Amino acid sequence: MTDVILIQPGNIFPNEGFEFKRAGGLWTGTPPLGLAYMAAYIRKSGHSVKIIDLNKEYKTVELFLKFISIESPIAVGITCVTATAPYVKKIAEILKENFPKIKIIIGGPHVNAVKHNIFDEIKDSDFFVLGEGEHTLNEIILNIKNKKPLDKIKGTIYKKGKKIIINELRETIKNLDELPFPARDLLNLDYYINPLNILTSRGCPYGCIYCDQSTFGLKWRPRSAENVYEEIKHISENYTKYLPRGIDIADDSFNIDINRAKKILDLVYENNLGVKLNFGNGLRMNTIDEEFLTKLKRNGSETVFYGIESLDDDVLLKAHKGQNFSIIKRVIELTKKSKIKVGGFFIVDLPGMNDEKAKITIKRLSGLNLDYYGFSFATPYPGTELHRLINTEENYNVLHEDLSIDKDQPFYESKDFTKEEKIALYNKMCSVRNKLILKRYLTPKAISQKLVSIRSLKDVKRIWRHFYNLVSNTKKRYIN
Ligand code: B12
Ligand code: SF4
Repeated sequence: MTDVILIQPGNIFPNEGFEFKRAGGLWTGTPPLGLAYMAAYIRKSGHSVKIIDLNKEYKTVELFLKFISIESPIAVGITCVTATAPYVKKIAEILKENFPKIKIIIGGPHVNAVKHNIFDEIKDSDFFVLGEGEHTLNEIILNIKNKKPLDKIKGTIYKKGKKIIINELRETIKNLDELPFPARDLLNLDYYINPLNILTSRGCPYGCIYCDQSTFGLKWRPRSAENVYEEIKHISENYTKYLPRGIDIADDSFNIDINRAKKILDLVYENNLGVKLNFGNGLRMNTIDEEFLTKLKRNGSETVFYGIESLDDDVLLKAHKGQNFSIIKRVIELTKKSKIKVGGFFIVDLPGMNDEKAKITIKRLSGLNLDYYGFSFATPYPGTELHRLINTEENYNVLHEDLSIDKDQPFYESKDFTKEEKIALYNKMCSVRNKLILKRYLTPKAISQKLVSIRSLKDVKRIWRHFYNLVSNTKKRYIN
């Protein structure tokens, strides 16, 4: 028997028709840190706990129910983002129907985004937890075990019979150094493409209009560099097998305090941990300097990704991004100078965009020459200013509302920037990217490298196919 089972939802029960509908599936290549944090905390308090990932295991209802029946927990906790909400609803329904006595507890960004309206969406849950889960989950389990009242626990929305009780919020955790490190030993790290990830801070003060900050809030709470170093050291000693891929930083904003960021890199270097840190996101461009990038390179980082979002200063200002085109250009140049590859994420259609700005965007994009590009349409997640804006201001027209499906289509349009104009810009940006990549392949150095690598007719065919694809991609229409 296990006291608590924590669940990562996702591609649940594909045979029963609940396969995630998103193009390319749901990307779940990193371990669920939130669940691992809570597991470590409640385990330290004496409760037994297991974590399961329904993307990877118990993929039929029968197997899942058998597992729950064997473990016979007093509570099941499920984590929920907006994209997984329909699947969380299904898991909760199945659990309630088969095990009415097990308490169901749901938390995560989606709960924080929709708050007490969540019961309209997911009915079969006993508790919804707002904010950080460590202390709240622990108190719920303690109270269940000790038969204490369940209706006044801070940070919860509780269903007692037909009554819904919205309790006071719990204060955020002031000193994150006091938390035990995430319980990686309860995860099967073999499941993940990037098995190691770490969170060195919570919250972000920028409040970009498209970003949901309702879980951790607008106050940036860093862990000390020493505490982060201790966790990296612990990982390097206990998870050696996975180290070659490096450790992914899962922070919203790792470098709000650039000196703390440099200190972490120094501690890793000076103590010869030989661990590389990967930044798939989480680096603010406005605080980056050459010294930081030099330290990053010295520690083995090969590529960093920045949230560039837009190349227009008015649009960036309207999005509260806290960066402008000149910062973007400077940081890309500095990163390249430090011999680190640069990827950039762009949101094609933030408020303020129009056809005129689209032309400027294309011109500027052509001059950046990044190594990797990611383009997407702005997604109006509940809890964001963007969501409020497009649902209340007359200028906007909502095109589709199902946020669980990534249709690769704009979610809204305005008179200034119509659906067709947005799609045209998206396609044009892809085409610029492909031309830039092609140009890179056509330098004398790149051509001679390719020629030298030819060993057989198969190699010639492979290179020709690659080249042909690159050329045809420059003309391709990506979205219709
Ligand atoms: C790293 C990351 C990813 C990674 C890995 C996700 C993963 N599997 O863990 C990747 C790149 C795969 C990813 C993908 C996506 N992500 Co993402 N991601 C993040 C990021 C930056 C960190 C996640 C993390 O590890 N947090 C640290 C842990 C400790 O926090 P936590 O999980 O929220 O858990 C705490 C509380 O929420 C609460 N809690 C959580 N679950 C539960 C459950 C119970 C029972 C209880 C009691 C409490 C509780 O307690 C935890 C501990 O305090 C967050 C932003 C952020 N700061 O959290 C965005 C974030 C979660 N992602 C977001 C989005 C939109 C997505 C995508 C939909 C993007 C897309 N269009 O594809 C997908 C969804 C995929 C998925 N299945 O999750 C949004 C979610 C917004 C929303 N309302 O849903 C966030 C909040 C970013 C933002 N600010 O807008 N993401
Ligand atoms: S800086 Fe990044 S994490 Fe912070 S609010 Fe903006 S998008 Fe979100």
